[in-house]
Amino acid sequence: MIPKSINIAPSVRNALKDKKPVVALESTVLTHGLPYPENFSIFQTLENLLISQKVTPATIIVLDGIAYIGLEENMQMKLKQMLKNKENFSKLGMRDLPLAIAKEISGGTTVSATMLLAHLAGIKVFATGGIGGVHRNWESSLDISSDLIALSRIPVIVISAGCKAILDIPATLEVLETLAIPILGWKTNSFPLFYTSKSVYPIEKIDNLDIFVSFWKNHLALKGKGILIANPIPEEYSLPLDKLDSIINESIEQAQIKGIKGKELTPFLLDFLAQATKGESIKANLALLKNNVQLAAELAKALINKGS
Ligand code: PSU
Ligand code: MN
Repeated sequence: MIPKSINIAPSVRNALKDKKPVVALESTVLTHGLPYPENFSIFQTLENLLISQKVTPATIIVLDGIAYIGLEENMQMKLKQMLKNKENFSKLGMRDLPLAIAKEISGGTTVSATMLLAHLAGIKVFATGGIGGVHRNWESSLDISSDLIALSRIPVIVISAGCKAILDIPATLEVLETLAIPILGWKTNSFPLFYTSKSVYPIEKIDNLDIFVSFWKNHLALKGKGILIANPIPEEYSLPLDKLDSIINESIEQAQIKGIKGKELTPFLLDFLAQATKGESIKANLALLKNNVQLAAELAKALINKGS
């Protein structure tokens, strides 16, 4: 049963009822990832991209204690005002949802919380920028994103540009393997590192929709839960890793000096990168988000057309 505090937009409800494709979108990227007005404009761009592909968008966000799955026009305007006024948004992972609802606060949903709410509504496909993972220095901090746990528990297809090199990539890939979460590289056999299209880490490649749909059916039949589709940033926007490396190291050093940890760490590192690359990282971020949404639309349509 869906609690009253979860509000599914009529457009999303109807699309699901009529077996039309729906793609979920997260909101931490809006509340914590990008500044105003870029955040609201990327929200509109991504929603419009889906609509132009005849796919219903379902941006997921918590506003005043109500978890919205899809925003109607009036709520979009409310969100715009809130972002413009820089109102206080919490960063909500899946464990934070019950308290956010109880306290009637507002917050952006991370990958884990978005997966959970999407699944409750019956949405199978979710596009994001990058997932959280195992942070560097995990040996002492044990900082491992609950996104990985969510992927192991919730049967939703997550399309991302891999994850950021701010993380410990080999450790993140190990945990994904331990939790038996499949990673499928879309037309690539190397794990993409968000701003950078290629890496030295091999993954399984798929390059057509028939294989994808067949894979998903098999995965569910074999009691699998979440999967990660790794979709590299388009080559023309890809930033070379050696250029980012020193900035990333500096950002992690600064976080340590300032004592920034826990849920504040990822937003801090991303903000540092944006400033240090003079906005180049933001441009790349927007490009890969659009690219992921585009692929998510194709996958969502393929699941419907090929009867899954
Ligand atoms: N990684 C990014 N951009 C992001 C995030 C992660 O490159 O915006 C956000 C996502 O919402 C992700 C969350 O689910 O941060 C993970 O945070 P944490 O590491 O605190 O679990
Ligand atoms: Mn964390």
